[in-house]
Amino acid sequence: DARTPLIAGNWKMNFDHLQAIAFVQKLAWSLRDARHDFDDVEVAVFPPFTDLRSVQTLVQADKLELKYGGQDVSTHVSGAFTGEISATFLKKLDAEYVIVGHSERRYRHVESDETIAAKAKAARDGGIVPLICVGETAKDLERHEPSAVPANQLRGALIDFKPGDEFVVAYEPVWAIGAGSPATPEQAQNVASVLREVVRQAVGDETAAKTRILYGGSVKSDNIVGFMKCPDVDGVLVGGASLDVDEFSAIARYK
Ligand code: G2H
Repeated sequence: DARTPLIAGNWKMNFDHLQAIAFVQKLAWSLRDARHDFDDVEVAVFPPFTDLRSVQTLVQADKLELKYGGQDVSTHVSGAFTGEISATFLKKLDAEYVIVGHSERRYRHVESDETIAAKAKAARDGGIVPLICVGETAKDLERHEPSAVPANQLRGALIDFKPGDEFVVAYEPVWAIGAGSPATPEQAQNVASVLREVVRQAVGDETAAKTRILYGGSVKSDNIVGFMKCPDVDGVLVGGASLDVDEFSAIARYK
């Protein structure tokens, strides 16, 4: 399998920069003690913007193999866009990834598929790998097949992408987010396989075979193994459980 599993922790709006340093230090110790092989299972955290400089400093100083990224990105490079952060700024902080289209931004901040496509493109153009989130709500499920809405969202997000572009997809059923009740591995696999087909149509076979598709929504150390056994699930995006060092470390060491 050419796809290195990715364990991603989405902190959402938790941890200031001092808490971020303490957390990353403890996580690094925990994974070091366990002799974690980061080439075998990649681990990334997604702190708030205000923490990223501190995380970068710590990662550089201690030569950590931990990756990190932003939780959102502007569609613009620079200019009069109050409150926005560009991919260029994230790149300067050595961020590897950026989350785009998280359901909390789609629904609470009313981001459209067009906006999300522009953000994914801005990330790619700035040298940051976009982690594109898609997923259906409980209401969507009353009217559509489980994969219909996420597949549409992904098609929209990949409109400017071409063969060879690197991006990660996260399938996060909105009904499973922060709910304590995840999708079953079978549900995750069914949608992930449809999403891989969407990727194939957008960027071709070769890129689709390399593209990682994550599952997200109430992932914990006691349910991750089931998801990682799915042939089209290449990692997880973890919210709540990524805020506990021991728990997140255990998720990363699922093997
Ligand atoms: C989905 C997920 C992380 P949680 O939002 O992106 O959160 O693991 O808390 O369901």
